[in-house]
Amino acid sequence: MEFLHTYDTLKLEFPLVGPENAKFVILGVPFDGTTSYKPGTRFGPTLIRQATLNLESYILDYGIDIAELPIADIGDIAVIAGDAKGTAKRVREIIEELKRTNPDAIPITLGGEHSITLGPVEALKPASYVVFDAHLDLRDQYEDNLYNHACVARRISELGIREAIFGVRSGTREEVEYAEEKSITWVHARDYSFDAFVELVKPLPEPVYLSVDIDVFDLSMVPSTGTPEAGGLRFWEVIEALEWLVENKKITGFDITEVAGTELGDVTALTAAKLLFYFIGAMGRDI
Ligand SMILES: [Mn+2]
Repeated sequence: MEFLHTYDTLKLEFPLVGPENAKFVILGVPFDGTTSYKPGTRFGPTLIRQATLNLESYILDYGIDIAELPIADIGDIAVIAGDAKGTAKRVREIIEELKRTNPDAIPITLGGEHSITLGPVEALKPASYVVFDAHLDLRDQYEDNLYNHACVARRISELGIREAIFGVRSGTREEVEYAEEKSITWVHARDYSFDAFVELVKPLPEPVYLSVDIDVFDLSMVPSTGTPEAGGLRFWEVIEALEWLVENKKITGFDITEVAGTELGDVTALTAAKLLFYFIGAMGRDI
């Protein structure tokens, strides 16, 4: 199966299957067109794949080897430099094509800045959007661009999709007011707990799309990210929430965005790679 606008890259090292036979389909979106502080998200997909080479595919606490699961890696999307809207459209078209051929596939999108999440969300049309992010991303526009990374949750809410945002410690008064007006629930990083997560996510309609902006984690774990913020979540807090979601809700797609490293061994990419393996492992327990 060939996709328009994709090209080969370094792939995950374990045995892969074609996208038509896969449960999990990885695609990279190396886009950093609207990054406002620290550039480098264009290297995110490659750095995350490189970081996976350091990890055992056996997930110790699950007793499951993800290398035995049907995983495809369709490479990276040829992004349109500086065009977040156009790039998200390409992502959407590729995921739509994938779902036509393999309706059971779970797309896993590796960013790239957070603006690219609009692509898989438009393709998959989830009922709810659950996101871990240091930022609300509810701005109407940023730097005159409706498709800036700081606006992605706003664009998604405009599609009529329910939202819950966790680990937040940055936003504007306007964003808070918009969230209030649209009943978008969010939990500040200081107030985050597993119980708070379950309480807000439990009533959300299915299927759910899960997005992790890597900047949700404590800064020490993710120093290379587009808009770093001190005071984030611990690794296992996010994994426990992810496990609850996998066990209790139908998940239609997943992404990891805003990894902005520049060299092999990047700490942020290592955090993202471990998160990727846990997502696949947690989902794989059901297969
Ligand atoms: Mn963010």
